[in-house]
Amino acid sequence: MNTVQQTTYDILRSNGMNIIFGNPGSNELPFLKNFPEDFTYVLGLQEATVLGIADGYSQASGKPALVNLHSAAGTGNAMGALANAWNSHSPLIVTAGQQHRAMVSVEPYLTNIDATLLPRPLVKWSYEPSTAQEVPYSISRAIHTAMSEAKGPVYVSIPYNDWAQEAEQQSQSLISRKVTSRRALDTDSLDSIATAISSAQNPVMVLGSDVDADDANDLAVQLAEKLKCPVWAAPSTPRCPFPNRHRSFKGLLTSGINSISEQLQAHDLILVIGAPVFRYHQYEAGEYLPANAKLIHITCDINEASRAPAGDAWVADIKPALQQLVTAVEEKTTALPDFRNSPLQMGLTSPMRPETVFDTLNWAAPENSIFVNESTSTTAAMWERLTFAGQGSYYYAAAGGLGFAMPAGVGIQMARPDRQVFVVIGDGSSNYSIQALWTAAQYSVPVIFIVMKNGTYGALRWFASVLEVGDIPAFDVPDINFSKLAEGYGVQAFSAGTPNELEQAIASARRTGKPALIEVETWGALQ
Ligand code: TPP
Repeated sequence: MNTVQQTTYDILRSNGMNIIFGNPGSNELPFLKNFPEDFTYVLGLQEATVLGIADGYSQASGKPALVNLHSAAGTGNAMGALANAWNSHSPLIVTAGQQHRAMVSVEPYLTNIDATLLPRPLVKWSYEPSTAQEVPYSISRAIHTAMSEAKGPVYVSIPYNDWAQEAEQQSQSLISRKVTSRRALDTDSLDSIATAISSAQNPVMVLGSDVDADDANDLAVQLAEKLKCPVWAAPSTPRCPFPNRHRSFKGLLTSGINSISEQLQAHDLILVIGAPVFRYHQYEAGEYLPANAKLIHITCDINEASRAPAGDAWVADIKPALQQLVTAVEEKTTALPDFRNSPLQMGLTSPMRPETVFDTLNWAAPENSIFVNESTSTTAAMWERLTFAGQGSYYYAAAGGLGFAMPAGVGIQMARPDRQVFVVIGDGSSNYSIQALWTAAQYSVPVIFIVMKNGTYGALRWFASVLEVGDIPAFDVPDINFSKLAEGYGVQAFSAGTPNELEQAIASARRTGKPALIEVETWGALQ
């Protein structure tokens, strides 16, 4: 007879989840006893880092990822990262060890009190099995819940004495269980959307991260080429849904109500696919949509559909819906205009402008590189200057929670050893999950971190001007030596002050095949 622990590992194995991302404590040790040889444990030194690595891995591999945290304190440390995972629809199965069942009600040390409430509202499902025999059922349910659209994190709290118990014989059937959920548009919906598109004079597409997550960027290109229309990336999109050098690509939409309406002013039909309507940031009074514009929203997430302030929404999975639309819409007979804007030419300054750093990086990076962004004030410049070519080329913190990029970069590089990952990160943001450097070094993950050192929280300075709050006492972050921090965690360090030095540093880092951090002093970006 198998134990609860053996059965759970069998379920994980059959779902392709042979990596456990964790930081253990006493409650979690029995789960790790006799750790199976075909599994890998990826240790992160703080739980925000653990969850961020798993998030990057899951997004880049398209697979569910198991996260093992230490009781309430470990879950608490991971909550900021969980906010990002929730917003990027990352299928993370987050588990936390609970105290021994015989003692939970008297609340001993390390009890996870009201465990199921703790991660809410950032999980799709949260559960603590009522018996040990229920553990395999709840892990199986957790995986299938996380992986059904809209995907997202789930949470299971497991008392530590459950693992050695005998599993129920019937629970063995969970190992081969499959749940399939694929939702296309029904015929009436498809007809009415295709008719609205065909009768529009001047449509525009706004695409979001779920296009990339559903492996549908090529279909988005086919649709844009049939409609001969411009394409925007949705405000603050955490993934790139469309090749940003394609002639249809206009850029990254801004994030204020009024500004978005102004940017979309010329259009009578706004087709939003795989994004919320919209992810606003600064409050700007105004109309949600331009006058006389109709909005059609296709999303895999019922919450995104129901909370949108305007337009009509259809809930369907992005890839099948795009496939249907590409087949259903008529091709416009006009030539495809070139909607691209050319970035400004930059003169060489010292320190370098962020724009110059990006131009150099774009030149020095291999063609199919992956960029993870947490250089907050330079996001617009990055979208203008770096090339995001194929599927899965760009990642960003979906909830705006800093501490995403360093660990996510490690997880993404683990999932995609065939592509070079660059984490481009501000000197402020670099401090939120810096322990990810240690995991990169210990597990030989050759990600390259480029720290944009402007000595300040640049994005907050910009926001302070938007909110008209003047100077505040918490803007600057001087005197941090990132090269020494990197070396302290076992990562080779470089610094670069010119395009040539940056190019050399990237080449040297890549030759070693090891992780590297390149510290680059910069000016603020042009706003
Ligand atoms: N804490 C978390 C967890 N997330 C946040 N978004 C913030 C604080 C607020 N915040 C947003 S941008 C920012 C801060 C503190 C500054 C980041 O500065 P830096 O990484 O140096 O990049 P820069 O803006 O200078 O490009």
